Amino acid sequence: MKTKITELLGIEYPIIQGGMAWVAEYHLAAAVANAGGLGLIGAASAPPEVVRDQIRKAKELTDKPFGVNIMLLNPNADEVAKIVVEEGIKVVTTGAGNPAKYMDMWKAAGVKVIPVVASVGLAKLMERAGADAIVAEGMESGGHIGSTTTMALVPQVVDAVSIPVIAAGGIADGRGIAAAMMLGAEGVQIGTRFVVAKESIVHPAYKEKVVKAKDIDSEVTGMSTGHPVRQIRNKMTREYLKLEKEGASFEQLEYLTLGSLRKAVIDGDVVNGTLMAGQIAGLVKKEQTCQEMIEEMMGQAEALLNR
Ligand code: TUI
Repeated sequence: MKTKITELLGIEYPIIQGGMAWVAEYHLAAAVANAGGLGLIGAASAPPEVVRDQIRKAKELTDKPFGVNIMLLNPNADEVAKIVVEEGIKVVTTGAGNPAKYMDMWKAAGVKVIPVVASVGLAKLMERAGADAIVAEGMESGGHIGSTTTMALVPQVVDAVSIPVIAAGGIADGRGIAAAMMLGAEGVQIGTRFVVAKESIVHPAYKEKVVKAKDIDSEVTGMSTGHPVRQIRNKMTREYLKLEKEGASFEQLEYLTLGSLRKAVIDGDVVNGTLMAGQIAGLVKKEQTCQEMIEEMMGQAEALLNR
């Protein structure tokens, strides 16, 4: 399937993998790249030299293009922004903030910049700042979210900018991809389904929680701190929401979640860990290779779009 996004990025299918903290490491990024999508290494809060190492390891596993997602709340974001240039990365996506201050450096190095946004306002700002495309991410997504749904956000962003738009949030099969295209998107970003990919290093207990999740099993914590995060309900979310209701301080809440994503992804602690996943987890039923997932989704999408 050729779209403005496959052309821009030199990939076979208009699917980009979410830059998920801890989850999007080099095995997953390389597997998605090898399957014809855009794989991403999620720099998240990793130390800069770990990100460099991840990039080098991904290069050993694939000759296809892959990118790096930079989480802008990371205090090391400045350093990571430079490392992607030094390592010759050609695509960067960003999350949880405004990447304008890195734009000149990235554009000068020929990096394609694709900010992830949750609002029309930031999408317009990013286009003016020189972004090559935009990911419009709805509140169905896992992780840090805005407040507008994908269905409402995508067409409004499409109308507001001239650069290609990639839809994200609530997409995990060919129906979602076809629907996103109907809203005017030129591609999709998929996170939750790739959490359970065979090549994903996520602990089997976390994968099982995603596979078993139903439509109503996610919860949004952190509304009171200004950093809402969607994750699967467990003891951690119950405690967090109780504390929030009682008016707990930012520090108390931060303390509760310190290292909690690592606990879930690496240790498989599904009780106290943060199980980030989108509302579409209810649709994700089995572990497959990235190639199986991508071929299945594209087959479904093409059949729907051509009928
Ligand atoms: O960034 C994401 N998803 C994420 S980041 C992340 S790590 C994290 N963990 C706990 C708390 C906070 C972050 C886990 N998942 N998606 C892209 C995204 N960006 N969603 C929403 C936004 C966003 C929100 C506000 C972008 C910009 C913004 O404000 C713009 C500004 O000017 O600061």
